[in-house]
Amino acid sequence: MSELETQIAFDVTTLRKDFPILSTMVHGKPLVYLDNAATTQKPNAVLDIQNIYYREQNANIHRGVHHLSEVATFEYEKARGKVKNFINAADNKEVIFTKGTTDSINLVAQSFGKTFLSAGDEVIISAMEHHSNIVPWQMICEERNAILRIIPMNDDGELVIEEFEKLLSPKTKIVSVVFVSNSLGTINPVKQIIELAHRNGSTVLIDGAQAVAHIPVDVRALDCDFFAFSGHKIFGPTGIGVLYGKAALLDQMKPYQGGGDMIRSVTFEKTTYNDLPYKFEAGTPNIVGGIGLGAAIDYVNIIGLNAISSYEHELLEYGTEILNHVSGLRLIGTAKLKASILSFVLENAHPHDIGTILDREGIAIRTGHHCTQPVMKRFGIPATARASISFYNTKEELDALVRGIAKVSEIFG
Ligand code: C6P
Repeated sequence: MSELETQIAFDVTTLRKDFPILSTMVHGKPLVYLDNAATTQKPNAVLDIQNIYYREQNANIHRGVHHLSEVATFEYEKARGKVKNFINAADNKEVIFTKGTTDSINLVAQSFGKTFLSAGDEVIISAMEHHSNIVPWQMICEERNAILRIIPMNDDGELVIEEFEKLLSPKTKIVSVVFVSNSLGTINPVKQIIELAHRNGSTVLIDGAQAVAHIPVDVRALDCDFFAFSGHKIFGPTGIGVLYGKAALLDQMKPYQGGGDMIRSVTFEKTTYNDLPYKFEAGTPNIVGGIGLGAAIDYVNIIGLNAISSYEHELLEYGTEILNHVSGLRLIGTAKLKASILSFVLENAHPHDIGTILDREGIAIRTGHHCTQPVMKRFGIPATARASISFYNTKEELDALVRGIAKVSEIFG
């Protein structure tokens, strides 16, 4: 899409009106929300559908013969279909609703791990994983006496693919890597990683938490075996997420949580499990969350991820340019392929001080290790300040960020 087409397709002023929170004030200043990697704001379409659900449709699902239960079940399953189409899964049964990315990865680590991992087997992750894609693997590796291997990265925050190739061996059972790094913004070559892993006979999970709201995702074109993401990072509610998995693999895996809805029959002697996807959805699910996520996906589809991606790229380039002109500022994460993240450190000021001073200006960013402590260690820093962009941000907001940073520099010298 050309820049002109982006401008025509993208009327940010109008789109911002869909998000009531964006016109609020913080400390007497208009809110500048640049913490979209932590969570995104919610459009009216998502807010309204949840209200309608609780006012007019609320019931438990898959259980009742009464009208409301049928309506709620229909709406929840309709949302599953929207997710299926959104990521181009082959079937609704390949879409498991979870609490979020963390929950999805834990599900795979436990269920895949207990089914397929044996002593001496290896799991490969990368040096830029979120803790949610490290700790679940450490836990299952410890339990199964398996070994965790790490793909290194270079000084720009790009994975070293030649080193990944060297790590692959007949022992590699699963490779679990992040699509877009939450602390560096790097877009990883996941298609290439999946191809290499498959050639080696290994299964692949992609952590798509920071990808789904910025890049069109087609799980069948990628050919990943698992794909995890969170509803709240794509303008949906918190407490809902998705695990996509190929049916042939999910069918072989043991469920890791037991309870209601995941069973076919229970006796005290033996339980048999329900079909996919319910086998992995124990207990009453987050019904309103699923419906809200469906509305968020509808909303994103109306704007279009290609238009979102080009507009955000323009903002990213603009933000990179103006931040690079700030004296004493160093960007952390300078990969050639990046999405929506501007992580930086500033001479003489701790990121927490930057965050606090910016907050007084109404500017919300995240500071700290961003749940990626190994990334901070790799760059020899305790923390970064991170501005993360969404399609409802503007160049004026990035200018406000730079003015805020100038105030920090004035105070800390
Ligand atoms: N990153 C951030 O500020 P949950 O918490 O389950 O919705 O998502 C976990 C997660 C997994 N992988 C990646 C790449 C992520 O970025 C996140 C969440 C937030 O960067 C909160 S720590």
